[in-house]
Amino acid sequence: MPAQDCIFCKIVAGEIKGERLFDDDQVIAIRDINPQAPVHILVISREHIESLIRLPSEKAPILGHMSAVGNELARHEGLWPKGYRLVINAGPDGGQSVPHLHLHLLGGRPMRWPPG
Ligand code: DGP
Repeated sequence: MPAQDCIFCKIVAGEIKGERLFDDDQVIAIRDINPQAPVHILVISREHIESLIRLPSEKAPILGHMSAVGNELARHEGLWPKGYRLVINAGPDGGQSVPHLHLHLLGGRPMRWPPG
């Protein structure tokens, strides 16, 4: 999908308004439109990278940054010490529906394992 047609690129660019829980030069964070838990936040890369599998190794440090932002938001949302989950869905079987790299922060209820 070209970046100009990408919903997350439009959100990153501010073409679609909404509350930003976090914003820096690499990522933004917003609440998921279809929450799967009492807290469901998306940490979205500013750069349009279609999927985890498309992340070149030289850009892999963004995953550490996304995790750090997820951890900080988890603390801010009061999810620790009960716990939370950070998830990246990749590809159709991975449950990815938006082809733009993003991390899910889920919490506020016990998570099941294995995931569905
Ligand atoms: P995934 O299935 O891993 O690709 O997750 C995509 C998530 O993005 C899904 O949980 C729903 C959410 N989402 C899709 N469109 C929008 C939107 O326009 N705004 C917000 N806040 N979330 C969206």
